[in-house]
Amino acid sequence: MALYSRVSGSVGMITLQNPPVNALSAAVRQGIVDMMHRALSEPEVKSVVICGQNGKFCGGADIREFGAKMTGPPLVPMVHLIEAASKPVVAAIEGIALGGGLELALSCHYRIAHSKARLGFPEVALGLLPGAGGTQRLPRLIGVPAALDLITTGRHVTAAEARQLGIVDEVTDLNAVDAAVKFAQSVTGKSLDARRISTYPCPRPPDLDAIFERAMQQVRRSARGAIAPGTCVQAVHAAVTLPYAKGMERERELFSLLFTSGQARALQYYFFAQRAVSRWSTANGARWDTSKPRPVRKAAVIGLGTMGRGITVSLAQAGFSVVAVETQEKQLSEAKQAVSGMLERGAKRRGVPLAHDKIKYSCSVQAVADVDLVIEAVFEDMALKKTVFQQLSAICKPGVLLCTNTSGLDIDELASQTQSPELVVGMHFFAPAHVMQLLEVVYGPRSSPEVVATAMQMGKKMGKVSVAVGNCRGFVGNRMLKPYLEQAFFLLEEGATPEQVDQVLEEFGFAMGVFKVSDLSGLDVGWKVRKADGLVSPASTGTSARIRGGSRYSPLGDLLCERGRFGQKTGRGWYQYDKPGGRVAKPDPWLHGFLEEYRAQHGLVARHIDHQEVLERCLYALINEGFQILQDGIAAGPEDIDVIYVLGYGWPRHRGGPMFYAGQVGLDKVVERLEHYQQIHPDVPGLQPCSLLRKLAASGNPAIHKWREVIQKPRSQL
Ligand code: 3H9
Repeated sequence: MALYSRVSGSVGMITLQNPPVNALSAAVRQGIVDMMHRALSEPEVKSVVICGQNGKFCGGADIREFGAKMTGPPLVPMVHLIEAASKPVVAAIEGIALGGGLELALSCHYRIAHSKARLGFPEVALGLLPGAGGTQRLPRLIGVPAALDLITTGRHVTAAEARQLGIVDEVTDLNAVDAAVKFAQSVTGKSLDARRISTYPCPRPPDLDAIFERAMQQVRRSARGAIAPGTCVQAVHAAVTLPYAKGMERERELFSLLFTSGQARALQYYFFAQRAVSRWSTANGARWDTSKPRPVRKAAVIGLGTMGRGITVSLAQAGFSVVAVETQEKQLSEAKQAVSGMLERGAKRRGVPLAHDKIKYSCSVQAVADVDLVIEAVFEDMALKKTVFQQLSAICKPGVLLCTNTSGLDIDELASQTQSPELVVGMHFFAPAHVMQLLEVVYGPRSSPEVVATAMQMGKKMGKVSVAVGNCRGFVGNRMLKPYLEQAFFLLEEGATPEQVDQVLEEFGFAMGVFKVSDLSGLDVGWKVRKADGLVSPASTGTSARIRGGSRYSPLGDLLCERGRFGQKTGRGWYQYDKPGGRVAKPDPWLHGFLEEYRAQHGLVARHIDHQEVLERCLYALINEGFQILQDGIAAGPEDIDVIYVLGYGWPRHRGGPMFYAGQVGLDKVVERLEHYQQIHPDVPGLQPCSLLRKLAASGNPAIHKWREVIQKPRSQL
């Protein structure tokens, strides 16, 4: 709702009240309309200030209301009422003015912002456009190029930048509401003719067509199939080419087009999913609201390879004191140099405080004796990691959290090397660790709730989105990747090419197809794991070369590695590159010939494989594994899996995540297609729908937020 009060005798103050961000719910909109009428009708009131409770102006339309039937006064007439007011209306912007919140501010005649406030139009990230006049007022106020930038990227600007752009009239370090009241008194009685943005002509730069062409190209490049950014460009175009009223009609049409699209639903689901993962729970009943994190001031990183360096940077930038350990002098000094460079680039590009003094380097593991938490990031080798954990358990002070950055090894086996297995968890960072937002916090059957809570909170402090997951091979992300990769390999055997498979996945919205990603991360990584698992048998010939443990196995990746084709690093992999380390993937005729020979050798006849089959086999096998993970209790809910896939594996955000996507396709359809492919390829693993998927499909494809009711009481896999 909105509260009304009178301050300094003549200023009517309207305070938005809807915690936590004063979103414009039906009650708030009704409150604003009622209080505006009241302020305008009271003769003693000469001017009006609009502000938000608890130091937050407004976070925009109430996203929680988007799924329900619209009630209360709509936003557009509300902003028109404010702009048309005969008394000056001043927005006092503290904290945030986002989306509809900024539209509300733009309808006011003046805007005073606190220096720490952030302003922006983030609607594009929700699959929408600013639909309460934002696309029509902002270009009139700050010009077309700047408005296009803010509206199509959704980026927040500081109060200082907003002042520079002309969005706000004054910035203050003092109390913004007091400043707005003073300001409102100073403009009492002044003409408002020049203060109503909707009456401004929209500036028409001479190179208008080129500006819009560039903006369209830019959004096409970065949107990867998302429709909102391009639609935002069209709405701003209407501001330049149409009179205000007609522009508003166009904005409304484009807004409803986006609002009713599946993409907006997916992005709004994702918005809440990303916040829901912080309310974690584990298979043995520990929960976020009953587990208290321990204080951590000093942390250590063991092993300063690529991952260890990124983790060190991330910890130091978050304000932790860090002891960085690498046992070889030469590697330590190389790491030191690399970390310094990363910190300097972070400071230059993102304004992150330089944190050199937070890090102490050492060649000795003994240096970690007084830290509160250790993150082990040595080479992915169980024997080595076990030794490190034994050492740490002996050296560290009692009660220290021992975390491993393994990407899939058994946390419980590592925990069993220590005197306090309850203090061990996985903190699985994604490369580059100082940039990627995702952190999988992996709890074992013995990890204490307090330790899980501490690792989750550490992640948050490091600016990550932490997701709690159970212990199993590959955890959530890498476990689901396996069937996805396997299907891609089988498709090559059956007649597809890497280019064809990648093109289908990129058209779906992945930044890179599976084979390009594989070339980027290095084919040797998976090869080592398969060798350790006893799957690689170079001497095998004939049928047995394609069978492991009774199921079909594709040795294609192993064969490429045997020929030294490790991907980008060697200049050859599934594609060819102009040099080792080259980045531009080009189709490789050698590989096509190799695939033909391989098929001939194994009696396989290449067939035409269409777009639908590539997509369904790769994605549905991955999704099926996701349901198996839910069934096993490794992830607490579908949101956890979706956040992991969007933030860690390049799943297109406008498709919500693999579990949300499955719900959109229809779980019965996913089951039906998996069964179809399973019938054709009975020996291919990953195509048999798991029982949870079948159960949900049979119970009428319930909405995703109802799945938890059907998921049986989870149990740990180990
Ligand atoms: C719009 O305005 C459309 C209009 O142009 C036109 C319409 C016709 N509504 O992120 P946090 C909740 S579209 C409802 O953890 P932070 C959030 O779910 C809207 N709820 O905190 C969470 O709840 P919980 C355009 C909202 O400090 C809690 O607030 N606006 C909304 O890290 C705390 O959120 C946006 O897109 C909302 N609008 O970040 C702004 N916003 O505690 C979206 C937040 O139960 N919001 N909540 O999990 C944000 O970007 C961030 O939440 C914000 C605070 C920066 C505000």
